[in-house]
Amino acid sequence: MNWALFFFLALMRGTRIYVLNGTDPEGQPVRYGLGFDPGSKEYFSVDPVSGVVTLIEELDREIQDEIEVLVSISDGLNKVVEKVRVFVMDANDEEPRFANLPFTVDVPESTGSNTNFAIDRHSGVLRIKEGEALDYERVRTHFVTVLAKDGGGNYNGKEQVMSSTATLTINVIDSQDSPPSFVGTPYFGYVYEVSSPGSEIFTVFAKDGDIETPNSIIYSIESGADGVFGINQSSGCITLLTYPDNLRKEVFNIQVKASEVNLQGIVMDFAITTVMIQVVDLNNHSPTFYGETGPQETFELTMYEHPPEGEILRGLRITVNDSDQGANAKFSLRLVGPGRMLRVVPQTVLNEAQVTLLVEDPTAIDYEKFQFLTFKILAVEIDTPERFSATADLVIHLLDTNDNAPKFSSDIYIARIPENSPGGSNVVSVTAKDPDSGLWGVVKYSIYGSGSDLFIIQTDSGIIYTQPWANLDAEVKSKYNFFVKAEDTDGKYSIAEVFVTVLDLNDHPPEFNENILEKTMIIGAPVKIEAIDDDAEEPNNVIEYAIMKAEPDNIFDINADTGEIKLKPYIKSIDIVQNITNQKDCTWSVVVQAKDKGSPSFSRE
Ligand SMILES: *[C@@H]1O[C@H](CO)[C@@H](O)[C@H](O)[C@H]1NC(C)=O
Ligand SMILES: *[C@@H]1O[C@H](CO)[C@@H](O)[C@H](O)[C@H]1NC(C)=O
Ligand SMILES: *[C@@H]1O[C@H](CO)[C@@H](O)[C@H](O)[C@H]1NC(C)=O
Ligand SMILES: CC(=O)N[C@H]1CO[C@H](CO)[C@@H](O)[C@@H]1O
Repeated sequence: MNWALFFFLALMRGTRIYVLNGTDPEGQPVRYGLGFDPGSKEYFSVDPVSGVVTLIEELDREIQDEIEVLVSISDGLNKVVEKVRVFVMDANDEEPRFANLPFTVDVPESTGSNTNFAIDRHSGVLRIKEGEALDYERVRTHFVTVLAKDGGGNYNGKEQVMSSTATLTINVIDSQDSPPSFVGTPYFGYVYEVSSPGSEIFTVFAKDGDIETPNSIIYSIESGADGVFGINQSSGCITLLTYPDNLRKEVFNIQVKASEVNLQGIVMDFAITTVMIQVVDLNNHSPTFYGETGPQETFELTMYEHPPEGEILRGLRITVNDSDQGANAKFSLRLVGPGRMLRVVPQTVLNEAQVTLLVEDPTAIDYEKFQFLTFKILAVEIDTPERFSATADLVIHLLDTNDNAPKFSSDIYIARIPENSPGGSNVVSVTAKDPDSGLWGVVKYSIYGSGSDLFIIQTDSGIIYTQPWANLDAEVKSKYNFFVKAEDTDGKYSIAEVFVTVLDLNDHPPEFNENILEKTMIIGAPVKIEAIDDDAEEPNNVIEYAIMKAEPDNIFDINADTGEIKLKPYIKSIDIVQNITNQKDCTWSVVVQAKDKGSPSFSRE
């Protein structure tokens, strides 16, 4: 017997669902039968002759989708029994239903489009359309509504199509497509003076642009740290590796790299940023003067007076510095002291300088005026509000040089000495001073010149005397002049001029040429008599004439200055003359006195 038995049923009771068709090789009529496992529902019955199978119990695939039936065929002698499995086919009584709801699918961002998904109509495989891509950084979740529709079918005798929708939530998964980025830039860090090696200056922070599953970040310094800054590769903390004093710049621009490293330790991506680190100085130092061994406030120097202009004062080792930085370490140098003898350079200092002093006015640096000079060197900050300052004393001990010639108290000396003074008389005292010290200041005097013969000078004292044998006579020579020289031991000298006047004494009386003089007098004309005084000077030689006695009396007038004798005015004629004398010969006498105006006065008659 051949069998071809398949039941696909989802039908109502009474429905003819199948016809069994068996044959017997001998041509005997066959009979059909159906049997069920004990305890199981009998869904079908068969007509033994026609083989028509009828549904006797309603099938519900949703309850039992497979029924085991024992189908038998018999020719009266032999009976063949076959176990048949009947699959219950669904009737279209249910809409399509989605399995595994809710659908949530995680899709890596790099794989798909944001809008256009495509679904395979049959398999239900949802794909991202070609040419589209998902971007986690733009849209992290897509909601896609999927419609499921069955192919239609009979339900209670009616054709119906059932459908259902479901919304898929598609989560886009971040993938490694974004470089790391630094957070909170720009970065500024500061190094303070109190910082020390290891001080934390600034901590950078970068995070992976891929937020969901970020890689770890390692930090490194690309450039600009000059070896004085380091970075902790895991924390991003930039530290100082040295002392701030060793920093040679005020600003460092450090390039910091943040590299993204995956689990396998491979660098995926990186970013670079700049950290500007400023070395901040607190103005907590004032300028300080240093000598060779450390801070010093007094500097001393010994040097000769009158050093050449522009010369550097050697032997002074002065340094000045301000340990602050930048503007806080900028200060000026000034020299305060007598005159403008010295100059200090430099005048403006940044941080540190050698202090140099130059000679500005050599003549003012004079041992004879100052045996030592004191100055103050001032260092004052220029640009700080505090204006910190420092001073150093500079003491210069001067050494003398023979820079001076003796100098007379006057260029000329005028002396008067009475004539007839005895030999060795004091004439005049000259003085010359030489301010130099020691022998350079010792002065010796001498005189020379044509007029000096009658005089001598005391070498040490400068007192000028007349020679012991000299006899000064104003009537012979009343004026002498000569030179006096003052010389120091080194031969430096100077010269002055001495004028000596011999003073006239009234040592000569006036003398008439003749003691007795007879003169003929004409009425109206004067007669002059003259006396000479040999004294050299007025008033010793100034003569005054006077009439002492006349015979007859009261007839003459005399001019006291000139010695002119005239008749009195009333004697106008010879008659009057004769009337006075009564004598024919008319001889009259007069006694005239010549008297000098010297003191004491001499007179002659
Ligand atoms: C770097 O920083 C981490 C975290 O702060 C710390 O544990 C580690 O000791 C640091 N490394 C160095 C070398 O300082
Ligand atoms: C200042 O100068 C002195 C002398 O040269 C030196 O010893 C000292 O270290 C300097 N100080 C600074 C901060 O430069
Ligand atoms: C002369 O003297 C007499 C007497 O003394 C007098 O009278 C007379 O006038 C005089 N003659 C002249 C000219 O003065
Ligand atoms: C009733 C019925 O359909 N009988 C058929 C059984 O199978 C043979 C051979 O295949 C057919 O010839 C009969 O008509």
